[in-house]
Amino acid sequence: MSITRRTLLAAGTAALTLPALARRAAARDMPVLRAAPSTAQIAPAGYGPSPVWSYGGTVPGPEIRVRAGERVRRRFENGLPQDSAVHWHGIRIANAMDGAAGVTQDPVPPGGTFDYDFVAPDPGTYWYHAHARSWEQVARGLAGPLIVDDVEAWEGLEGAATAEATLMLADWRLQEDGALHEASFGDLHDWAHAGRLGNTVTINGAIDARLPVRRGERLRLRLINAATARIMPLRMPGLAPLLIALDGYPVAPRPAERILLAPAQRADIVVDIPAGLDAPLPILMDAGRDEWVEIGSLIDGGVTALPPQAGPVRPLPAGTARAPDLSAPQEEVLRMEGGAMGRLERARLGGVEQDFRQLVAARRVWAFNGVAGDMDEPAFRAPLGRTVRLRLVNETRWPHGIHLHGHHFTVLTRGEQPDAYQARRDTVLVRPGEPVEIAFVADNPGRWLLHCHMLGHQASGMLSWFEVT
Ligand SMILES: [Cu+2]
Repeated sequence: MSITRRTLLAAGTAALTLPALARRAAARDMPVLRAAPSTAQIAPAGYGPSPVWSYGGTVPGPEIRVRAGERVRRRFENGLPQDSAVHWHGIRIANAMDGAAGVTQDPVPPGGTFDYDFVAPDPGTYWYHAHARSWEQVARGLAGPLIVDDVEAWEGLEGAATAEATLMLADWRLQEDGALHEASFGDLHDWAHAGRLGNTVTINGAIDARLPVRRGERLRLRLINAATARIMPLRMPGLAPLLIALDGYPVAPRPAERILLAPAQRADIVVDIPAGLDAPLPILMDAGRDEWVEIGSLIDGGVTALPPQAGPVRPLPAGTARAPDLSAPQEEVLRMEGGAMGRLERARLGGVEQDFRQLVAARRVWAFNGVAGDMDEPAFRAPLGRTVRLRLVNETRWPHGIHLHGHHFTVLTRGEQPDAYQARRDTVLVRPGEPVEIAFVADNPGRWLLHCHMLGHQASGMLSWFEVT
């Protein structure tokens, strides 16, 4: 950005210093990310388009792509009828840019703007989504992919993928006319159970998506679960997927016949598309009780012009998050209580103990460590640079996807056994009666949210924060 003499003269006031001018000029150049009501063809052919809320007029929102170490700059414009903010999920971001409305920034009112400008330090598959009334705003469509490329281009390297595609999965609750079922937004019965489960799963906004692939190519698929509540077990029969990353962070390549994605989680897989492709290759999801349904398919898109990659899949370069120092960590516990068939007799809310009837009246049915979503006090504080070892204990009857903002953590144990992957993640699925231990270096200063990513659970008590000082 260069400031010319002409710009200076045009500004016409001595009160404007050069840095201020530079900032204003930079802000004018910011690409816009606008959230507003629009429509999308979600329901099958024969139904009209559904009214949605979207970024940039599309569902999902436009893919934002930078290289690792580069900045993401977007002027968020709020064209919605309610407050909003944009969270950049999984990015180890500067606190002021995290987009947690009411915690790291004021909510952006209707008609307002907020300039997001941050560095994306680690390559990988991330996403962005609304973080105000997210149980409604994400369910209405406010989410999009954020892809951070490796600095060294991976194309053409022996064993690397020769093509890639982003598959953003979403779960919609449609009524018979194809419109979103608005009457059940905020339904406390949903929130006390698994959350707002939909009846229509889409890939990149399309029902029964048909994704052209090229025969003979080694394809990297970036899978993102943008659902507000649905846990998605996935299979791709006819292919032999190799898992190469979870939540953006590399894992040693390993076969993954079944891929489990909790809400907000991502998985990068590599598949070799056969040279002969007689029929579409289905993408299957377990809709519950081992009932596998086809949610989309890979279809013949011709033959790749690139030479086939026959050797072993090349591992991704490691990310830059520091490994936790487990010699003397700060020990913390997050105990989850409540929900349907739970035993939440009382919890703190508004700084005082409340009984179950009072909590229900306040629309709080879950608690972390005996607190039903109060934000006065953090779950814990950690000094900058300290390793925190956090034990996640699920005393409810429901699985929860626990997300920490601003940090990636290592999953150490699951059900008291060493976790098979020891993966770096930002969201971890914690099943009832199966404690999970995670550890991370608290190296990103600020106040960070810690919540369940079943967004109805978050809104009804499963929300807290931690502070890195
Ligand atoms: Cu939950």
